[in-house]
Amino acid sequence: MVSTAPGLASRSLLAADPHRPRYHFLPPSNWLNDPNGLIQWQGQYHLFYQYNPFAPVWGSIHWGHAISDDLVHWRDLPIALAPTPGSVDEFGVFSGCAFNNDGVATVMYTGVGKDADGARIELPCLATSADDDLVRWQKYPSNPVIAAPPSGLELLGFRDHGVWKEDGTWYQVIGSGIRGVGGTVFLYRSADLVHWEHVHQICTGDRNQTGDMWECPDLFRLGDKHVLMVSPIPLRKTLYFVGSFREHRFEPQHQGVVDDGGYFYAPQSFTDDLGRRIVFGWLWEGRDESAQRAAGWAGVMTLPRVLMPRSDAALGVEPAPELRTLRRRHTSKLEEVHSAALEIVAEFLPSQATQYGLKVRCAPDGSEQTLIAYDPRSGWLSIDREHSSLEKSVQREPHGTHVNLAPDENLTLHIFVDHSVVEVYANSKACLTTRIYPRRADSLGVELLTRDGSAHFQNLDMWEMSSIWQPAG
Ligand code: DQQ
Repeated sequence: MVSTAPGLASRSLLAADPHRPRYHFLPPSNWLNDPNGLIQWQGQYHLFYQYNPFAPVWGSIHWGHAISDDLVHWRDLPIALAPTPGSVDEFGVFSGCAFNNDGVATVMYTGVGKDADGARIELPCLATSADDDLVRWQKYPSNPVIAAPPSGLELLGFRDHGVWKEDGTWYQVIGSGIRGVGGTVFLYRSADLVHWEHVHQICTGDRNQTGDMWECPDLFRLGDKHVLMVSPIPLRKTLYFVGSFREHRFEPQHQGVVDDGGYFYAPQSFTDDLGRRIVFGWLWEGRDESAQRAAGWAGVMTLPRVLMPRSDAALGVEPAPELRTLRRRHTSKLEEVHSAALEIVAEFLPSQATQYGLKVRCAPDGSEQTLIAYDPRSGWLSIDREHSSLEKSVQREPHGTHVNLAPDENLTLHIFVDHSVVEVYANSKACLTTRIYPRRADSLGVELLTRDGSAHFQNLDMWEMSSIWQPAG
């Protein structure tokens, strides 16, 4: 199937929007949510994504598709999967994964239908592509490949897939929740990808701690541990568990939040040809639906991030080094910066100040500014958006996370400012991503932030960043 939609023609039409990111992936127009089907195929990176081609709000979910040689610059391809009227996915092609079945590119996605009462039916479906660039996809004619969720449990959803092969057997995890109990992940196995046997639940949470239903489970090996990422309803954030995976049961040993900035959800990771575990997540908007409709677009991918094991069992994260190819004009002088598309690497010496950090997207008179502040006594890193925008209707609540440093450890803030997106990495230990919508065209400055004391840079490097689209858009 090759499907085009009205949205795919219009990337250049929105290029002048001051809030539209220039080096974060987003569709030509309209709505994006979860990354799907991430895979490196014949050397090229493929990013599929939950896409509504008809409006900048969630609905009519298709799989959009883009391709990249370098993980950074993307080219739009036609919509990969669309709902088929009268079929098991007529109400949506929900999230799923891509994998290599003996040389055949294959995806497992959630086909969404409705029962006689209008309730959603979510079932696993397969599709394959024989194209080198994975443009055309054929849905398996006998979809779904699992006829119904496990019986005897009152389930809250049965969707989103992770598939792998182990000792000649296929396995897949599916996200769910048991009413009154908590989020859970079902494990199935199969000899042929078409006939599946329910094995058990690899892990079940306590609804009071980790939510009612786990969307987008992603289970993978990292170093000598396994990591399980889940996006629990109703928490509106993504949790990770680092633990052991033995006899196909996951035992969590350490828990954290993948990105506590308030906008990150439904990530998916994959292993690329270099053996790196790379993750993308969905960033939603921080403004209301009428503003999204007026803009004509909503939803952005994070930058590609590389996940790393850490000795303290937390999940290490760094921006992919390929992003350096976007660096343009460099400076180390704060007063020389006037840009809405920046990369900043600021290494601070330990300080006695009660807070230190940087302010970004600053207006010359300070009427707009976004504060990225570290409190060395509590170890709290926060993003304060109280004055990010003179526009009153946008979200402005603060977000933060703990970044505990040794007494003599420098703080390195690696910050990516891209119009309405601010991604902050701290010492490869934590990540906070937020959305801001400055109204003034001259809110382009960067300033040092200190409270009750002074702060000193060990290093400060800033680059203007180029667009990932050719021509710029
Ligand atoms: N988004 C998809 C679902 C998934 C949710 C629907 C998470 O498959 O559970 O667009 O954002």
